[in-house]
Amino acid sequence: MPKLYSQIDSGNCYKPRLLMAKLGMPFEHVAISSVDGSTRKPDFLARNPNGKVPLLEFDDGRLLAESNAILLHLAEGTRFIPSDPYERALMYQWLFFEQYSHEPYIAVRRALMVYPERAREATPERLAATLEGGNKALLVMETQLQKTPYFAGGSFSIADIALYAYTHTANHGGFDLSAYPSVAKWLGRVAADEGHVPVDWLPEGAQ
Ligand SMILES: N[C@@H](CCC(=O)N[C@@H](CS)C(=O)NCC(=O)O)C(=O)O
Repeated sequence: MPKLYSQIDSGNCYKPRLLMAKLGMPFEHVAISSVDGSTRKPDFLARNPNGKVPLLEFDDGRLLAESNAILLHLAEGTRFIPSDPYERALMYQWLFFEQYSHEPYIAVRRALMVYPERAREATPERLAATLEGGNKALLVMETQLQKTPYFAGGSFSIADIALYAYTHTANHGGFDLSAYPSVAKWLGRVAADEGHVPVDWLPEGAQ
């Protein structure tokens, strides 16, 4: 059974947990946290020198880091990757957007506001910059979702999983989603998709 090293309250780690739940794929959950320092311990760094979760370890010892790479690998050949080449390219577009234009603002602002350990970094300048960047990302999403129900077009893909992970808790970072009605409706569609589990879901018996 594959092992997923993940932090329970991390959106990046929620992405593979949500996909694996939807796929009915069993996995062992190994709790690792940037807050308690376990991402910086030598045994974890030996597996991922970048010191970040999520990290997937297969039975044969092969390792895979980066949440969106894990999604792409696990979703191969499933309904979560469009078969149409253009729609597949759109899915990649939104996966890259999520990492460069969304997560660094929306996830980071939430972390600055939620974790007491990060409070020192929460300067007025940083809070203002992440608010501006996050609202810009939400507006880009709103514009797309006024045209199509999902990011890659007509059907749900891993781009929706990747963008759902931190958008559904954006209010924790002080973002007002009522200003983005199409995003709010899309959040409802994602949560209604078959096999959905909440962010704190873990396989039975895991902790
Ligand atoms: N681009 C990476 C980002 C992963 C990431 O930033 N993970 C955080 C938790 S959300 C982490 O492990 N931080 C540990 C640290 O920086 O010490 C991905 O998408 O997987």
